[in-house]
Amino acid sequence: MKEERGRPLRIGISCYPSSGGSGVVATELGHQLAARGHEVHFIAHDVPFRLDLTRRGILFHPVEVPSYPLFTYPPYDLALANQMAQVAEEHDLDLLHVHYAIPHATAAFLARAILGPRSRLRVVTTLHGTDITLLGTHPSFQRIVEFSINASDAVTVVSRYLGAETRAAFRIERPLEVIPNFVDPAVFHPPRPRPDPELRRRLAAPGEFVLVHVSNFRPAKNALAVIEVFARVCRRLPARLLLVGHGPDVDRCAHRARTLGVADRVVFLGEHTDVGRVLAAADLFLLPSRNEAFGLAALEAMACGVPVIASRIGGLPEVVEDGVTGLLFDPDDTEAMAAAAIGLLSDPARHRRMSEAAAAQARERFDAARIVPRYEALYRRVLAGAGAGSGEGET
Ligand code: GMT
Repeated sequence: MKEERGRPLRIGISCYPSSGGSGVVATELGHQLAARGHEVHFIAHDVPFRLDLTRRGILFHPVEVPSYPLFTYPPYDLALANQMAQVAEEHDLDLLHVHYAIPHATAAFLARAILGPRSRLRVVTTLHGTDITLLGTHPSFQRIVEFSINASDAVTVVSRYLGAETRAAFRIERPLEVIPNFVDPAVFHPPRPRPDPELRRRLAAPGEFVLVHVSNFRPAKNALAVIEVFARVCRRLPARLLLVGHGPDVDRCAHRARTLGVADRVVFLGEHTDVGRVLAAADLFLLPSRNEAFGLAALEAMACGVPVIASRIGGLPEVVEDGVTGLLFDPDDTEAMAAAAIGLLSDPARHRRMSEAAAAQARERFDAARIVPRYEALYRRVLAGAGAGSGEGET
């Protein structure tokens, strides 16, 4: 891919700083942009989950919301817009790249309005999924989300699926450029040997296969199906399940594991910044989501050489190639997912082929070195007065 290098840019990034995929993508993008010589200013209520503030070119500006007895709902969105305008002015930002439409795209619009018509600040919005598929279409948000998308200078979506969903849900007046999520191969790569024997000794008993699921355990992740698939696998093979992340369904998963008699083989690891370490010990990754615009967790598993058993929904088929880098099923078909897991774990040659294909595709299609220049090219087009759409993959 031809590299477009120009003057270093000053970029503001706003995202949810929690462990969700949109915040992780925004954070990794900031790391990559800083490594490529840009100055990156994160503006959020907390330091994003994986953000490394010791890196050159990364700065953080907290958003503080004062409490006041009159505020039943503290107005974070206003404090964010205020801070965006402040940081943009003080650091002469070229653009704000906001991740997740609500409230970030709206706050960026307000920040630009505060700075006035002479400001050359540009706004790029990246839609991640639930901002469209879940929240965006709620009657309380529909019009402001539509407005904020149309008011951005450029809009990207993480999959073709999300582009189509956005167009179906709103009257979109601008191109939506598909820029898929990416992985840093320095962080997510297959261990040598794979799986890492030392980690494996620590995390599982000798002879056990290791299955992993990573999510925020919201109902959309269908984590109970993970437990059900795992229980079926355990009837045929010695296995252990490592669960990474935290969220509303964790207790129900623990309960289901007890009911199905596999609680002693299910390990809850909680939230982890170093998911790659856990994946280094894995044989299979399970992601039976009911709703997934991309499935960053599946991509991180693939990059570590872990085949993925997932649902054939949303953007997942754009990430996991069915039969090549993983296997896709109906999210309710735990029987078929379990049979596929047992089949794959019992066939080392096929497992190795799939593991190698997963790592190769992650490298070839989703390497940060391939994807990040697409954001840079978009920034430069936007700063030159053009928007999304003259690049690749417009929807
Ligand atoms: O999946 C979640 O609940 C978190 C959510 C988020 O916005 O943080 O993830 C969305 O963005 C990720 C990064 O682009 C995608 O990999 C996820 O597929 C997407 N989640 C959904 O669409 C449900």
